Formats: sequence, structure tokens, C-alpha cells
Amino acid sequence: MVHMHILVSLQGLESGSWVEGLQAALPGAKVSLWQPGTGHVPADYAVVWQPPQALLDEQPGLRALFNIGAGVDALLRLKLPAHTRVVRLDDAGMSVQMAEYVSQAVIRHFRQIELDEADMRSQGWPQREPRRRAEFPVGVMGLGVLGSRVAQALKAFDFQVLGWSRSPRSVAGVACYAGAEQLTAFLNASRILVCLLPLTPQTENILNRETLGALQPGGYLINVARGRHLVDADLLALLDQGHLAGATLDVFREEPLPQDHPFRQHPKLVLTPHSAAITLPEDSIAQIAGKIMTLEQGGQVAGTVDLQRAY
Ligand code: NDP
Ligand code: OXD
Repeated sequence: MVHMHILVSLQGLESGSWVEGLQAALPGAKVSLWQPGTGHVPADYAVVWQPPQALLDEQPGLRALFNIGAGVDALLRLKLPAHTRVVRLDDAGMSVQMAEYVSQAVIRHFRQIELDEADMRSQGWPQREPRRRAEFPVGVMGLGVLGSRVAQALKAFDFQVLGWSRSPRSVAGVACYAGAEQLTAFLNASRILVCLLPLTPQTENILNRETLGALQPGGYLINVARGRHLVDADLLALLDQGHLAGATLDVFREEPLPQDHPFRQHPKLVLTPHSAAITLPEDSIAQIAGKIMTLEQGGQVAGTVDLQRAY
């Protein structure tokens, strides 16, 4: 029998089903919704999405904070209890969604599907020359849980795939580059660029005039990581100059994307509302409950955030 207290605080999300799901997965625990001003009952764990600072301040003894997303950048901007471990979602059904999303964006651009669709709408019957796949090498920035799955999915469509990570990685069939010293070589060899990096002080604004300008001419950006990786004005300038052919963007510096943002009506951009890979409650609850049991038994869990690296 487990005797522990788990708090749930999911800003802007329906929380009742998470409380019920966690309670069902951990019947020996007490799972409750955190409410402001309801007094301080010490908890062992918290399951959070953009939690209020007040929750963290009143729970200095939390053993772990479970973030119900893969990216912890927003959580790490808060003042965390000194000895609390931060654990992020480790796939939990997201990598297959990300592989679907990025594959469709690469294929849609490579096959010029939006041009066919427009021609058909205006009563045409377009017959285009086939493009050469070898002229569209795809570089994936970030070869972690999501990036490595995306790289493998693109390989299955016979694209030439390159990858870039902080430390040297090996992914079957992928030309792997690592570290700041190999970034330019990686970009020079890529025409389509996929960003799947965590947002950290080292990666903020990494998609800028210089790096995007280092892509092969007619380059194409797919940003599915965080809006703050991209310098918006630099993207717009490179699109205007024709160095970049277009971009697919799922994430933005400000979300929801403001109605009057120049991205909204730009003809060379495909936009989606931060929906490339969404948290699946059932998979996530099972993963978090399993990790709580492992921690209770003194084990180590995947997805533990290294606070020095910030991911
Ligand atoms: P991981 O932590 O598993 O992978 C991160 C990868 O980025 C690793 O390969 C890491 O290198 C690399 N990296 C980190 N810092 C640097 C750096 N300074 N230079 C070069 N490479 C670096 O993360 P996930 O794959 O699980 O997720 C990636 C991001 O995707 C999340 O942080 C989140 O922001 C975003 N995301 C977006 C979603 C959406 O719907 N749009 C949904 C889910 C996540 P190394 O291998 O050496 O550690
Ligand atoms: C995440 C996200 O980090 O949804 O999981 O972006």
C-alpha cells in the first residue's frame, strides 16, 4: 500500500480526468487538485502544466514535479523548490505524432502539393516535372526522443537525412553532426531544416538570419519546437529575399499567435496552432504513475531534467 499525496495543477486544461486517472492508477495514493488559498497540506509529488509560483512556494518538500509536456522551458522559468526533481514526458505517444506531422510537412513541400491544390481550384490540370529527392536533404536539429523518431520516419521515405545534437549521436542511416563547431557544416548540407531542440539559453534565437541563411538556396524551415527558437523578422526577410522558399510553423513566440502578426496572412507560410504532437492523457498518466512507483522504490526514471543543461 502506497501512502502519498499527489497534487495536480494543469493551467487552462480540464483537470478532473487527470485526477481520476492518476487516482485509478495509484489507488493507495491521495490525488487532489491544487486550489489557491486552500491551505498547505504537504505533498510528495505534483503533476503540472504551467503551475502557479504559489504552488511551488508552499511545497518545498516535493520529491518530484511531473511536467505533462516534453518541453520544460516554461517550468524552468519559475523558482523551483531546491531539492525537487523535474521529470518531463518521455515520448508518451508524442513521437509518432511528431513523425506524422513533420513527414507531411516535408512531403507537402517537396511534392508541391499546395500548388497542385491551388491549380485544381482554379480549374487547371497541372502536370509538373518531378523534383529530385536528392536535392532536398533534410536536417533535423535535435536528435532526442522526438528528433530521432522524425529522422527515422523521413529515412523511410528515402530522404537524405542529417541530424545535429549537442553531444555526438548515432542514428542508423542519418549523417550525424554535433556541437557548435559542426553547426555550419550541418546547415550547409541541409535544404529543409526541422527544429526539434529544447528551448534553453543556448538554443534561444538559434533560427536566425545567419543560420537560416546557411541553408542551401530554396531552403525550407519546419519549426515544431518553440517559437523563441526563431527570430521572426529574420525569417520574413529571408522569405522576401527568396533565399527561403517557405516554412511550416507550429509554435510561436506568443501563443495564441496574435491576429495581426505578419505570419498570419503570409503566402509562403503554413501555420498550425501548437498541435504537432499533443499530450495524450491515457499514455501520460500511465507513464507518470509508473515513474512514481519507480521513484518510491528508489529507482531512476527516464526524462529526468538536468537542471544545468535546462532540458
Ligand atoms: P530531448 O531532450 O529528448 O532531445 C533534445 C535534443 O536536442 C537532444 O538530441 C539534444 O542533444 C539536443 N540539444 C539540446 N541542446 C542542444 C544544443 N545546445 N545544441 C545542439 N543540440 C542540442 O527532447 P524531445 O525530443 O523530447 O523534445 C524536443 C522539444 O520538442 C521539446 O523540448 C519541446 O520544446 C518540443 N515539443 C513540441 C511539441 C509540439 O507539439 N510542437 C510537442 C512536444 C515537444 P543531446 O542528444 O546531445 O542531449
Ligand atoms: C510539449 C509541447 O512540450 O506540447 O509537450 O510542446
